[in-house]
Amino acid sequence: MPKINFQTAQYLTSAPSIRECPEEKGVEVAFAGRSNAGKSSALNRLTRNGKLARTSKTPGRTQLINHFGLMGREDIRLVDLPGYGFAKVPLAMKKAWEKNMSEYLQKRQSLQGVVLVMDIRQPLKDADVMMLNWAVDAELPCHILLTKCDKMKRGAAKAVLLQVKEKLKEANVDDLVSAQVFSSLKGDGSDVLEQRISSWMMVEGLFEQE
Ligand SMILES: Nc1nc2c(ncn2[C@@H]2O[C@H](COP(=O)(O)OP(=O)(O)O)[C@@H](O)[C@H]2O)c(=O)[nH]1
Ligand SMILES: [Mg+2]
Repeated sequence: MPKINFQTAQYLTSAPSIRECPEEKGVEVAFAGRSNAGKSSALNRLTRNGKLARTSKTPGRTQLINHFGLMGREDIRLVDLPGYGFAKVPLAMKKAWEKNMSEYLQKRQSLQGVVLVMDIRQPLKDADVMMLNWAVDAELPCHILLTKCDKMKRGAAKAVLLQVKEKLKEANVDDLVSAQVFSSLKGDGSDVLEQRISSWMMVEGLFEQE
């Protein structure tokens, strides 16, 4: 079976809602996370493309679902979901986000798994847990990236990872949800992330037409 080459990521389209997303053909893996958690940086690290997803110091307000094709194909996709967790967002917008995300996670046929990006200094905030619950309800595998681990000592980062894993075990979701330490800045954990996403994308028949 061919390997997924993440460096081939190319922008496809931005959808304001799931109805405007590309056809539900093939496979996709979505990246989710609170604004400023480090989602864009993680996508850029994974694809070795510093300009793929925009990174910023000030949280953006875009609520678009961005799609990227891999290996010149439109049916193998990485998806950048809108960031969440703003304190000042109007309630109506929060509700709209909840509806959009829960629908996307529960109904999107091509979705194989979700990478949930969290700042290792602030893991498992309420909205993260909400995302996790939707994914688990849909029996969708999740991988938690505890990113910016370069901001902590190695031992402290390991301790956070163990705490998160313990919580997953307590909640009885450790069969579906995994976690790792990551740094977009230094590259720690890139191999593990690549392997996890690749294993989700390697569905039967995907490479047989060629
Ligand atoms: N030190 C460090 N900073 C990071 C890392 N990942 C992201 N950042 C910084 O955190 C801020 C938010 O990152 P961004 O990727 O735009 O977050 P997003 O809003 O989740 O897409 C930016 O200033 C990034 O440079 C990391 O692994 N290490
Ligand atoms: Mg971003």
